[in-house]
Amino acid sequence: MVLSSPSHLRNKKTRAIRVPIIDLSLDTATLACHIVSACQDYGFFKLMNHGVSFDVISKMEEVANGFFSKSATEKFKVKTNPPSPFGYGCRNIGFNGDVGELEYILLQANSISIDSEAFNVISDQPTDFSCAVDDYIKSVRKLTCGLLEILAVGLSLPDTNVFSRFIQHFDSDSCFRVNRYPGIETETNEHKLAHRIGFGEHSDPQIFTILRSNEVPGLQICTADGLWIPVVTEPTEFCVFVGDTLEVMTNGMFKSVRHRVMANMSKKSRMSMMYFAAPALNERVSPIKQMISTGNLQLYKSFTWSEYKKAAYSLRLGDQRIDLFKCHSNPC
Ligand code: GA4
Ligand code: GA4
Repeated sequence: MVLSSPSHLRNKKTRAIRVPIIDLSLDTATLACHIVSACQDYGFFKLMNHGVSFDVISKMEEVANGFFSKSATEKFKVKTNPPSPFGYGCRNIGFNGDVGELEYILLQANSISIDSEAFNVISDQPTDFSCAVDDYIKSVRKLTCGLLEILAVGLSLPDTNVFSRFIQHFDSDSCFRVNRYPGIETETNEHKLAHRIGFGEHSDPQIFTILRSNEVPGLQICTADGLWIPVVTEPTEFCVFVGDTLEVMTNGMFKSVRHRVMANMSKKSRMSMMYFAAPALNERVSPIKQMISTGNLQLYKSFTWSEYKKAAYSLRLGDQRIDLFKCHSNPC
């Protein structure tokens, strides 16, 4: 089931400048309604008054800045367990030749072990880095679970944990990533390089992504009619993205949002931190039964998160991975 966007939002001019911004201090019923509409119409919303302490956010930003300011040799010394794709990386996005001018940290973020100790090895303040990551992930995970529970309420699902239980699972395959896009230092950066600063168009494979960035812009989202909208945020706000897995679970009622980053306009570097909320590797994902009816046939096959992830990593960044799991005949 795909509902069209509210008529007052259909006007292209309006949509080009406005994206939904949701105030988490509103009452649950209003919130549930706004979140469902935003997930349906955009697969995306901005979040204010979310309750995550700014100290926790700025401490995370500070330790990440500290890490990125080290020399390349030092940064590449970082070894995480398990290794690749986790740890420190730069330029390459995935394993299939996608390139973007950025550097990143990618960590596992399940509820028992937050794998950031490796970064302490080269930190001046041992344990500073892992404590900051730990505090940040705990807060953002709690927020994510809250949002997913409100979402279940908004969809009138009898089990309000139907989405959040995946994230609460001790073996959840959630991960945490910090991206740093270099600023333009007019003389040193060749023009050729500058236009590649960014992250190419894609949707996130997981359930939900919670992003926070500094004040340097660059993020753009794609609307249902193919319009790219720049997203401007305050450093105190979060951005929330519907991922492919939530699209499947809602049987296509929500669409994962395609987005990209074009961060080639600022002298200052852009730093974004993403928490990707994912199921455990062996968890089975399928459209939830209340979202399937005679008028709404099952659109996606069921799969384990591990199968989906494998498919995601075997393709190029911009490929529509979800198509591999669409039903071509019904019943699925
Ligand atoms: C909530 C925040 C802002 O008031 C708003 C709202 C918008 C609207 O009223 O036009 C939305 C709502 C808000 C989120 C989901 C969609 C869009 C009504 C609605 C059902 C102006 C906004 O940007 O998003
Ligand atoms: C996009 C979202 C996350 O950054 C990420 C990315 C992952 C990676 O960089 O290792 C992927 C990309 C992301 C989607 C398609 C595959 C996997 C690179 C790539 C080509 C960590 C994720 O989970 O999927």
